[in-house]
Amino acid sequence: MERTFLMIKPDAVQRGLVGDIIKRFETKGFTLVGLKLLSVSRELAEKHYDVHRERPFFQGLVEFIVSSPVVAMVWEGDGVIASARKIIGATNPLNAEPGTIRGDYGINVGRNLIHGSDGPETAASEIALWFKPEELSNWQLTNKAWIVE
Ligand code: IDP
Ligand code: MG
Repeated sequence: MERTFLMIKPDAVQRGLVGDIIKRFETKGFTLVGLKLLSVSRELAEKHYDVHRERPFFQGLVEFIVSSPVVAMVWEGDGVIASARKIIGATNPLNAEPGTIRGDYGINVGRNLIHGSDGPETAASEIALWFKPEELSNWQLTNKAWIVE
């Protein structure tokens, strides 16, 4: 079953948006299989954003991620990787459609509220980077037959 890694960033945690953000993935029909609040080490933040290491915003991005706790999550379901990216919206919140998380709550690319894996390979590597296998639960929604035929 497809899984993705999502991280509610420090700005959204500080602004009290954790519940609203989780609710969007829950009510969509996806299954939460891993969840934790943590203060991110510099090492973890740098590894997570390693692909952006040479970009001018890298240092500021790492400072932001370590500045206050984040909520790390793994969600499961058919098509969850691409669907979560749609629910999240465009990287720059000013370009994100209303109805998306970034479109509803953000105005700045450096404060865009949430991260979501962008494909199957990054999802697998990000889940392994952020979660130990025993921190993930394999379970089925009891109402699954009312969500997926
Ligand atoms: P994504 O989060 O939509 O996948 P990426 O291009 O992978 O976007 O960039 C990763 C993160 O880096 C963004 O979510 C944002 O926090 C930050 N970022 C990207 N571009 C900029 C920028 O131009 N200025 C400041 N931060 C940026
Ligand atoms: Mg990205």
